[in-house]
Amino acid sequence: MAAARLGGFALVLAVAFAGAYGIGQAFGPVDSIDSGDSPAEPAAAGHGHGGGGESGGESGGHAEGEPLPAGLRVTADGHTLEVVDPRGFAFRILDESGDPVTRFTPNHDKLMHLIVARRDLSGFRHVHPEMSADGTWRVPLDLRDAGDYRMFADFVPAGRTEPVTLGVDVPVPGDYRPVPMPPPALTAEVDGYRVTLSGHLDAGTTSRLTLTVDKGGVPVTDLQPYLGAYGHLVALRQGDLAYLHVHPHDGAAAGPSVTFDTEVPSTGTYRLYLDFKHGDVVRTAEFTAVAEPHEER
Ligand SMILES: [Cu+2]
Repeated sequence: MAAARLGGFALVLAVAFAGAYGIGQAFGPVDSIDSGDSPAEPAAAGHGHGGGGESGGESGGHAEGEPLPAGLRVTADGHTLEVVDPRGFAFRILDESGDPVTRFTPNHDKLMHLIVARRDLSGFRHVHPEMSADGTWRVPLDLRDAGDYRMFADFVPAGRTEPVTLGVDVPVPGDYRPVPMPPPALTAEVDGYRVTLSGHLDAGTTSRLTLTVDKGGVPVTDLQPYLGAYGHLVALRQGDLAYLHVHPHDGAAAGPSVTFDTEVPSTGTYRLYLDFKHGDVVRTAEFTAVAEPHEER
């Protein structure tokens, strides 16, 4: 049953690539995968094969090998994200036996990356929790605005090389005032910095995006490395918050431009979050961008 649903999802993705604006159609199957994951978790059989990651399964639904977008599942690749304390965003990673995982491989200088955004794509945070001996990760996160938040745990299990990203919703109680998604724009302002986006998001293929930072009209040429790179780009898909974490193209300079090779899985609207470090402060510039069918470009 679950395998059939996985195949169905792959089919929907293929349709989306062909140019049907199938974002809404894609959601139903994604939800089905979330609820029907455990009976036929394909990763259980696929572990030994190099951790191909978020593959849509081995049931003939490979859809040209396109992976299932990360972050849509609370259980994937033999791991489960368990919220220990929703008020503190404390969590554990459990293995297939339900035991907490305490051994991880550092990835971009950290053992664990925690990304949090509210379901309306506001309130983005990218932080690095600390693990206690029992495998519980905690980080101070002062989220004052009520709403359902999506939290993503992005990590590399010990003995593997490919990251796993799991996602779960965490409620912050109170009076929820959703923020409309800002319209698409090619510039973003943060703390006196102006970041300009160039390039186009093409669905289902690699898109080269360049982000250029200036301050007071002067190009910034002394960006500081942050977690081993001059910039980190996270993209979340509007509607289901499918997750992409992108790192700069090789040979990146310290500014003013940082180039990313980005592969978004479908057409639709994405919120892009660029973390960059300058003057010893990490800031986030946010953009709304629309991914268009590759065929039409
Ligand atoms: Cu991180």
